[in-house]
Amino acid sequence: MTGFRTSARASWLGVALLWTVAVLVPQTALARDTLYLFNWADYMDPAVIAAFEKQYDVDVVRSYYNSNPEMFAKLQAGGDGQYDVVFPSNYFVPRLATAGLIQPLDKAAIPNLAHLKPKFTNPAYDPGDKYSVPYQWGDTGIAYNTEKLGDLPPTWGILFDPKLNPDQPFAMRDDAQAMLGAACAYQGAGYRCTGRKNWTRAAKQVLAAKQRANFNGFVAGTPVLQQLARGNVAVGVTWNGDFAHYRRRDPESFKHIKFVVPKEGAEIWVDTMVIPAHAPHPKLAAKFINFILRADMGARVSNRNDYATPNAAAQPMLKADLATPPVSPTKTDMARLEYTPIIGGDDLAFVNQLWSQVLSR
Ligand code: N2P
Repeated sequence: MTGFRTSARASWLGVALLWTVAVLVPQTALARDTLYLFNWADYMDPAVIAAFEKQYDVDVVRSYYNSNPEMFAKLQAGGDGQYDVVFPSNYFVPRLATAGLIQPLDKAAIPNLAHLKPKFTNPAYDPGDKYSVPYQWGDTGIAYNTEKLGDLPPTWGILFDPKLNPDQPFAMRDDAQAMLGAACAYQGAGYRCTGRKNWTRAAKQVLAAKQRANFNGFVAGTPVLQQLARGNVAVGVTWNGDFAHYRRRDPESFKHIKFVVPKEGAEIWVDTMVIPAHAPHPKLAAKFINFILRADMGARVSNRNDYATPNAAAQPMLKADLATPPVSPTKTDMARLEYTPIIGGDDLAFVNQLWSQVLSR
């Protein structure tokens, strides 16, 4: 009798427990956690994502952008509550912080920060490494078709001088400050030019180029490489690592495409990892950032992307060609490279205003 009662009670308990689990515990608590990444197109090794999913028993969902302004607009339009990790370039980190779109990092949760090369820590764009962790670094130059244009000197004139390119379709970059910087450099004021006079003069240069019959649009550095490969454009502004990557994957289409760092001065950049202000999973985001900073994962990312790494621990595992140009710039090119200046407030509003005028004319 006692036995029957005990087992009857046990089975009632079991039913009650099942009911509790099914009804009271919300569905989401049973589902696997999901990390939402918002990254540049073509900028991650899928094997790294798979390894993270396996190690933390989570899913990773990825969305993509092609330029900093596009990423910023998405975060401003509610993306700061949708994504867990985003990859802005150096000069966009203070813009995101000022706009309240990113949150300070919990550094105790990211011990692998110790793997970074000292020269990539405490940068001017993020004093005290408050918001961002460096991911990859590279430079911006011009890729052009030597079969269609001949061998040209490394100058922004490939874009701006109609004598160097009278009739071949060309594209400019879709980033206001970076493109004005290029025009400023061409005009002799350097890539790091600031000030309304310089910017206004630069905007006129970009506008004059835009109004040429062979201008083919403002296109970001990754998609423009596809256009170059297909022959839709003969000139575009792009990034050293993406160029190396596309050429490695399709040497035939890139046989006559050359990448140059303009002699008048060009951009060096650091892309970073940040956590949006209202990220759904900030703790998992910190785990992800820490995972990317592992020596082996850092090396995998660079070996797949064909970009240099800020991660000192990853260095010994890098493939050899990352140490050669264009991924590691020559000394001459390095001396030409400068970071995009940090601007905000009225200056930033002025640049954006100039840019919309260029776009609308
Ligand atoms: C991604 C390249 C991003 C580099 N394919 C631009 N900072």
